[in-house]
Amino acid sequence: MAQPINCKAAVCWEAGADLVIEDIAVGPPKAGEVRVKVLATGVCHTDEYTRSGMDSEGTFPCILGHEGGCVVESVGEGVTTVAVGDHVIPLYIPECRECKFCKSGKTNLCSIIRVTQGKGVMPDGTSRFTCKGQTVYHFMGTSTFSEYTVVAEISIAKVAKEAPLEKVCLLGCGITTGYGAVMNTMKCEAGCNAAVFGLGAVGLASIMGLSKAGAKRIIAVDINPKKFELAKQFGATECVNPKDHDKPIQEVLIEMTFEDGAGGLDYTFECIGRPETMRAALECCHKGWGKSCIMGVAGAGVEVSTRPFQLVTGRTWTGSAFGGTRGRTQLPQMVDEYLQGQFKVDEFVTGEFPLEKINDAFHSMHDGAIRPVVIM
Ligand code: NAD
Ligand code: AHE
Ligand code: ZN
Repeated sequence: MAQPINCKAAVCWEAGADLVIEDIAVGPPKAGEVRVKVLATGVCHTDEYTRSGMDSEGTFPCILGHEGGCVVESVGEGVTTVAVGDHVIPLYIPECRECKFCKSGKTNLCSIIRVTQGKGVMPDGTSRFTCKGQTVYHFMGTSTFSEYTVVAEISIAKVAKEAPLEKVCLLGCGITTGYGAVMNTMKCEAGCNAAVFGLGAVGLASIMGLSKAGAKRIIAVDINPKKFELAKQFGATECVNPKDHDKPIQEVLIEMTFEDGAGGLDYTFECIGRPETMRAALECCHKGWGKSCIMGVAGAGVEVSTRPFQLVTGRTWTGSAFGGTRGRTQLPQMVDEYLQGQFKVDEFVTGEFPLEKINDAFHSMHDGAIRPVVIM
């Protein structure tokens, strides 16, 4: 019978506060749950978004983190799909294969545990974390900023043991989101023209996907020109800084793509999380068929708008979570493809930090780092 484990974790005690390294207790996995040792975890802009207090679902105190590279330490009753010692990546979007969403075949948004996950607790309504006698909440069903964490069995992708966990942890969110949005959500075809707004991990992964899909033009948009060199290495054919132009960026992009009497992109990807860039990404789509995909996460209360005419005239606004990826089915394949050299992962890592320096990892993101990885 598994016992609680005492270990270190980075606890966010309240919205806006720096993380504090604490001694915590991690309870044993209950039925249908798995306890994992976290060896490495990426830091995503969404962790910063929730830490900062912009997430309406933020529940404190909590343990953030959702890009983990882990090894199974123990399993709860009834767990059959993973075993002690397996290498795994926790999934913030599970794949139960039984709920209405999974069975539809139309979406990756398995919703069977979404309500409890959003409240920071396990599916039975309780937390496995305690610190100084207090309950500490889970985050996104993953909480990888801890040496040990507990996740639902349906929220685990088992991956090849040959894969370096300090690299493939990034497939737990950023890379898979951008790449998957191109491949699964938008299904971009060879020869298309596309624009990517925001050149963090999500935007660069979109560019990587577009390049692999055979896009003819990939226009990278960012207000930080230091991102442009990397964007070109990932496959961007042109880079644009909205600050270099007097007119709205959507007009600039339409002019850049003017051909046969009309301009506009076949596909655009918003990887920032701001309503004005979401609007621009829609409005620079080609009349009649252009499609825009929102991936950026906006703060509580933020709304998007455009003239309905933009939609009446055939542009489509959509979005993508985790790149439309069914984690248990597709992530193991992605890890294998990475091992075969089919796409970049190592190139996204912009620094490694020990757990004690996790706040420096957050600060590095403000300075434009793509993905800091915390080695536990
Ligand atoms: P990031 O902060 O590393 O990258 C954002 C980029 O946008 C930066 O390069 C920044 O310079 C640029 N930017 C900021 N304001 C801009 C503007 N006005 N115009 C042009 N460029 C601008 O973030 P990330 O980790 O790549 O994540 C991107 C967004 O996607 C975040 O909102 C994150 O929360 C969200 N996200 C969503 C999913 C999903 O499943 N939908 C998954 C991961 C991340
Ligand atoms: N809690 C926020 C929503 C945040 C959000 O949209 N999260 C994305 C993943 S971001 C990963 O870095 C997502 O998967 N959304 C689908 C879902 O079910 O949460 C809010 O606005 O309340
Ligand atoms: Zn993320």
